[in-house]
Amino acid sequence: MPDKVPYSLAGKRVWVAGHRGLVGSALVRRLKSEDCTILTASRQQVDLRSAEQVNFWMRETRPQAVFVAAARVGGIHANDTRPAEFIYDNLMIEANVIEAAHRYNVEKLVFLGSSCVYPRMAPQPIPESALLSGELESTNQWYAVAKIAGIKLGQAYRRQYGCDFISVMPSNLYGPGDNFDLMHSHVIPALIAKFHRAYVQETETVEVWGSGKVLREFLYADDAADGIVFAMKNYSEEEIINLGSGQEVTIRELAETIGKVVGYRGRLAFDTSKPDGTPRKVVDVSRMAKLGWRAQTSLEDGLRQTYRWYVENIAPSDITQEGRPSLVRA
Ligand code: GFB
Repeated sequence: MPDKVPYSLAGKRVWVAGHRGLVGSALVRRLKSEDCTILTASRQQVDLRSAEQVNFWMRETRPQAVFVAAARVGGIHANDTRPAEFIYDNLMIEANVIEAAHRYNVEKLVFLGSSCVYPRMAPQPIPESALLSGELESTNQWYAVAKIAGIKLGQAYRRQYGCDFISVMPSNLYGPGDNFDLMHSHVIPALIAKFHRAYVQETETVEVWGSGKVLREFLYADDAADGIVFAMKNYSEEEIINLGSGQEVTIRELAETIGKVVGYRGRLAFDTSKPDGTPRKVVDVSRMAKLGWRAQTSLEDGLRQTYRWYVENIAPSDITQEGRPSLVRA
């Protein structure tokens, strides 16, 4: 394969599939500083689970670069209780978009996986070579298997057709535009919503799922978008590449930091009937570092930005701020 990096986005038509999601919306923000035309399709325009609709969209719009940020996503409970949606929707989305990208000669495609594609007991920090070296974490195995299939699709199209398709594995993401549903979201938006409610209603405890002892690495969505654009421009290999912040905390530490950001002074109540999931999940980011990229946003700063966005956009009006000091601190 000829040398394909650096790949320039200048003057290109760039499709962000999944532009309303956490990473997709951050990608749109990031791409505004590139000299490219951003293409987006609403769910009403194109159901990505339909090959016919995806092919029609590709034929009409002819993107030259594609970010596959569309996915069925959710936290530990959603993954564990909606296995069919997590495996089927993700398999269909990635198969349709990758096949159409090949068919309509897309020059470059970045597929987004997740750190949960790695085995539950992978060495830490997790190197890319740990893929398929052991058993998956059971709570998110359906999502992980679908994402592994997406990685393999990209690799197969690269091998057989010479397509410049790459796959990036981000660690747990959070930021503005996330899903703040209490049952189905990831830990950060769920805890922000719970702490906010507890702060405003002055309740004594906040419920935190699991033991609080497991470790997670968190990457701010705008850092993730910057890293993904960087990878599109500078990386062109069959092997997957990790994207992380290196900022690892226990769930207890995370909850305490969110409490501080929100200004809540009550206690944490751990609900150990809820699953902990994988014990530790921090990715080895040395390959991205060698290429010259690293994350910029500290966890506390990222949490402050996310909380500000939540208060300004989501916080339900039935939870009033009356009588409480300003909720969003600088
Ligand atoms: O973010 P999360 O749902 O997903 O949970 P995973 C991380 C940890 O936070 C788990 C704990 O140990 C949860 O038990 N936790 C504490 C909570 N309180 C809460 C809460 O109120 N809500 C939630 N959701 N968690 C996901 C996968 O695993 O990782 C996805 O399920 C995806 O497929 C994502 O890959 C990156 O980190 O356990």
